[in-house]
Formats: sequence, structure tokens, C-alpha cells
Amino acid sequence: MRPRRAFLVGLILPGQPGHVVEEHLDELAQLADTAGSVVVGRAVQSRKAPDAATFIGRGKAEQIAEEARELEADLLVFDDDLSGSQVKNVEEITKLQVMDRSALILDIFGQRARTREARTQVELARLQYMLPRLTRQWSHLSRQGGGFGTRGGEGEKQLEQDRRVLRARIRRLEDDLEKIERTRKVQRRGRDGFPSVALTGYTNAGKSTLFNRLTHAGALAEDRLFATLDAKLRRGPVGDGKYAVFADTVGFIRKLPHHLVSSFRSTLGEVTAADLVLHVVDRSHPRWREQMEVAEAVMDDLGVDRDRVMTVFNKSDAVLPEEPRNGDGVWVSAVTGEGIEALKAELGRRIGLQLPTRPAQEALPEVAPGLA
Ligand SMILES: Nc1nc2c(ncn2[C@@H]2O[C@H](COP(=O)(O)OP(=O)(O)OP(=O)(O)O)[C@@H](O)[C@H]2O)c(=O)[nH]1
Ligand SMILES: [Mg+2]
Repeated sequence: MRPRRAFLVGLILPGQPGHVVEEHLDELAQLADTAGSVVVGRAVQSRKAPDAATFIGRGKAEQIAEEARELEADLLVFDDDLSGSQVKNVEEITKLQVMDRSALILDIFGQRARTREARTQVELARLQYMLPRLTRQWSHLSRQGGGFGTRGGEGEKQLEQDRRVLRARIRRLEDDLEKIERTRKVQRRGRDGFPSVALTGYTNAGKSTLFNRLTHAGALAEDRLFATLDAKLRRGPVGDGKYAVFADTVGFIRKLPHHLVSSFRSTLGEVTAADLVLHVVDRSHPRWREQMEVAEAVMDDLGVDRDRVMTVFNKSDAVLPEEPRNGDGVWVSAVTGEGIEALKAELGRRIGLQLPTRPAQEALPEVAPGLA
């Protein structure tokens, strides 16, 4: 199948530097690439505020349509979330499929979800995204997933029926997730006695690479966004001859659709339940500060208290030598191994302090249930 050819669209609002919008479009390009599309071009539009009907304005939409046609694009991807009617209007003007940032992220999660838990979580988020966007004429998610939306002018009644079907499916998925979550909780109890350390942070920060370093596991690490969707658990040594159970988890991204965060609560439960959370930061990234803030905001949202979070500045090998290695965190390179022993020693110290607060266990199982 020929890969879809995507044309990216960004909006510059007053007070927003142009280079930031360009860097955000660079990230959108990575997302489009991860979703399997080829990025053929991009455009930005400056406005005082988004246009209610078309987001970027009709004139700009027409101009983009022409440019995109010349580049043989078949898909416009907006860096911001659009309403159902904005998508429909721009599709009508440009005769191209229109996708917003959330839909693209949902698409990637949908392609990458492997386990029943991940699939259920993604499907739930997808339906919740669709519900307010169902219109009589439009539903590109329905074109992919089948089952809802366009039925040739059957009108409001049909629309209401589609909404009812959607809501019922959402309820069923929520029930399924609750069951999965209960199982997870039981498994987590079975691991009591092992201090738990969850790796979290912005997507592509190097969580899986660091996880592999710490546990000698073979977790998939690649230069793609959202390489990891499921929590992966494994034991590894820390300082003072102690062991901890490490959890590798799904990464965060700016403007992560909030439905995704809430439906990934059970996977992210590894983060909320952990004794210690390692916030992995790609310190070599030009927008590392913003990425840190995004991850911190999601952790706040999940109810992770900051006392349990330790910052790890990763990819130190890719940071210019003249940059000062300061900041409230441990500097490491998961690739070269630099700083890893210091990190383990620090983990041993912190975990040692926390152990007394956990229930003591007489005999630890050789391998805890749920471990890889
Ligand atoms: N130079 C350098 N690259 C690194 C380092 N750690 C990880 N990487 C690279 O960064 C990319 C992403 O690494 P992953 O470990 O997959 O990142 P992740 O945080 O698990 O990403 P997601 O699961 O997609 O959220 C890969 O190409 C790694 O090789 C490091 O210390 N230095
Ligand atoms: Mg990963």
C-alpha cells in the first residue's frame, strides 16, 4: 500500500515565537512518520485567534489546498485539535482528508497496541474522542474503524442512534478496563517486598534504553515516538546489594489527548503505585525544558507526589561538553553507561530510606508474579 502523503499545518498565535511553532511541527512530522505517513510539506499561518469555522481561515485553506495538490498530498495534519465542524469545513474546501493532532496520536496508539489492555485503552480513548465529533457528514475515524457516521443523509435520528451505540460501547470498554485493573492490582500486591521503581518521561527520552541498562532486559528501544505502550516489569540490582522491580512505561507528549491519559490509567498505575519514579529527560533535546514540564504536568495529573520523583538527565553523551552539568538530577547516558553506577547507588540510598514504610515480608518469592 502506498504510504499516505501528509502535509502539516500549524498556527502562530500572538506572542508565540515562530521557531517554537516550527519545532512543534518537527515533532508533528515525527508523529506522522511514526504513523507511517510520508511528510511532503508544511505551512504555518499567523492569526490573532483561530477561525471558528476553518481554524486557519478560508483563504489560507484554499492556498494550502493548492500547495498540497502540487505535492500530491492526500492528508492535512493540524498540530492543534479541531472541532468536528472545522474538520468537515476544511475537508470540503481542500478536498483532502483532515486529521488533527489527537487523531494522529490515537492512530499511532491504535497501530502499536498489542496486549488486550493496551487495545482496550486505545479503543476507549478513540471512542471518547469521536463522541463529541460525530456529525452527519463527517467521521474519518469511522472510515478507518467502521461502523459509525456517514449513512447518506439519514439525518438527526441516525446521528442520535450512532451516539447511543457509541456510549454503550464506551461503557462496555470501561467495564473491561476495570476488570483488567483489578487483576493488575492483585499482581502488584504479589510483588510486595520488592521496592518498585517506575521509569517515566517524555516519549523518546530513552526510558526503554535505560530500563534495558538497569535490568539487562531486551525492551524495544527505537528512535520513534511511542515505541513503548505497555508497562514492562523486570528486576534489577541497585546499590547496597539491593534489588528493585523496574517498570518501563508509555511516554508522554505535549497535548496528549486527555482521553488517552485517563484510559491509560491502569498502565500508568505502575507510575502512581511506584515507590520511586525516575523522570527520564532527553537533556540533549532543544526543547528539553518544555518536555520536562509536560511530563511533570501529566504526573501531577496522575497524582504522583513530587517527593517520590527523581530526575534523570539522559543522553549526556549528546550534550555539548561545555554545557554545565548541573540541575537537580542525575546525569547519565543510557547508551554509553556513563553515570549509571552513580544512579544505582543513589537508587539504593533512596530505596533504603523508603523500605521501612512498606509491609515487611518473611519470604520473598524467587520471581514475583507479573515479572518479565
Ligand atoms: N545519544 C543517546 N541516545 C540515546 C540515549 N538513550 C536513548 N537514546 C536513543 O533515543 C532513542 C529513544 O530511546 P527509547 O529508549 O526507545 O526511548 P523511550 O523513552 O523508551 O521512548 P518511547 O517508548 O517511544 O516513549 C533511541 O534511538 C535510543 O537509542 C543516550 O543516552 N544517548
Ligand atoms: Mg520506550
